[in-house]
Amino acid sequence: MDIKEILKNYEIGTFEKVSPLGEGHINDTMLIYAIDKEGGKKYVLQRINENLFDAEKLMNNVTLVTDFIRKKTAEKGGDPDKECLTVIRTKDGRPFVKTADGSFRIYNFIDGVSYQVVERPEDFKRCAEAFGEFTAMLADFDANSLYEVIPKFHDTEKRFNDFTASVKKDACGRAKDVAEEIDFVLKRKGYCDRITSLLRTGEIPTRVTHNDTKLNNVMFDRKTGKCLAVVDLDTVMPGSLCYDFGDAIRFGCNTSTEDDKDLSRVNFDITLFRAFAEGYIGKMRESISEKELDNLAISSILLTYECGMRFLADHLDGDVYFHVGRENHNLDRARTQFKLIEDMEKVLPEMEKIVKECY
Ligand code: ADP
Ligand code: GN1
Ligand code: MG
Repeated sequence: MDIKEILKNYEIGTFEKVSPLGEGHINDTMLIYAIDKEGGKKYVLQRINENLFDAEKLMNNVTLVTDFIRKKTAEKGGDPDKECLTVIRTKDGRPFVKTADGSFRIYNFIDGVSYQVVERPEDFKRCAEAFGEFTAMLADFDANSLYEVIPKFHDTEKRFNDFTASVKKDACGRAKDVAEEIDFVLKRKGYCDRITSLLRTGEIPTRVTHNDTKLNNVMFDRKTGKCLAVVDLDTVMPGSLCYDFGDAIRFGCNTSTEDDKDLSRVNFDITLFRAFAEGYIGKMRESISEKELDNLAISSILLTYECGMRFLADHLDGDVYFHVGRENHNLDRARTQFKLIEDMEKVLPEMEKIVKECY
């Protein structure tokens, strides 16, 4: 990849060095150092994953959303350069560049840290507040201006159909070795329409949501511990806040990492569930409906189920969607999700009680 060739399109000074950044599963993310008249500066360079995304449509969405959030942040007296993901435009004002190596975009560098596992419950509460505030900020954003960049992203019924198609196709002959895991998914088909049916009937509202609310998609200030910014805005689209809540719980209430091979370390931490519910409901109290509240706890199981079946489907497909770093990586990820589901199924009434208490 010729980074100098990419950077020629930008007014960000002279390229110094590059290193990999973060643990995202989708795009190729790099930290770039460039030197201009004022000195050295950091930027984030990403190669857009064009297996999933139409770069043009994606960047239409991302620029609309980031510009909107910047404006709102400034109105509230915040500092958009530090607190908002911002698309750096090329010399001729474009949001990305296309080269022989792919499509690339540059973001401002948010000078903070992101976590793969919750270290302190208060961090997770702050993460919840950040995602809650993010959705609240987008309440008057025009959803019609956004492309549905990945159609039916959290439509669990569609995800289930995709999953069974992968099982049937068995592209790599792996199905025979994961019969138990496949069975785990098939037995729980009943979860699939929990939120989709409520959205269809209008019993819960469609909102502009983040849709990828992993803890590592929030940057924290190293010194104060406060949340600086929500990042990874590729999937901001119409959705349900139940998706955002459930997906955050899926990732953050795990006592270990998403891909731990040792399942004895993978447990659902209900204390962290309370911390997140407090933070999220605290920020959404004004606008959250009763029906949404009633479905927050079950959404945690639903989103873990959805993600687990996506990992398992990708394992069967030959690891074509999520970045993998080792053999059976997606299978290991699927197994952690299934362990968390078993844990949550045991304490669902308690989770529902916590939601009520937090409200
Ligand atoms: P992916 O879609 O592959 O998950 P992300 O956009 O989430 O890619 O980026 C991967 C990781 O890089 C994030 O989890 C975060 O830690 C880090 N990161 C992303 N954007 C920025 C940014 N603008 N400033 C600092 N770190 C960032
Ligand atoms: C991907 O991009 P990243 O790593 O933040 C995925 C999410 C999954 C998650 C599982 C666009 O998130 O949907 O929940 O992996 N993003 C996309 O860790 O598919
Ligand atoms: Mg990410």
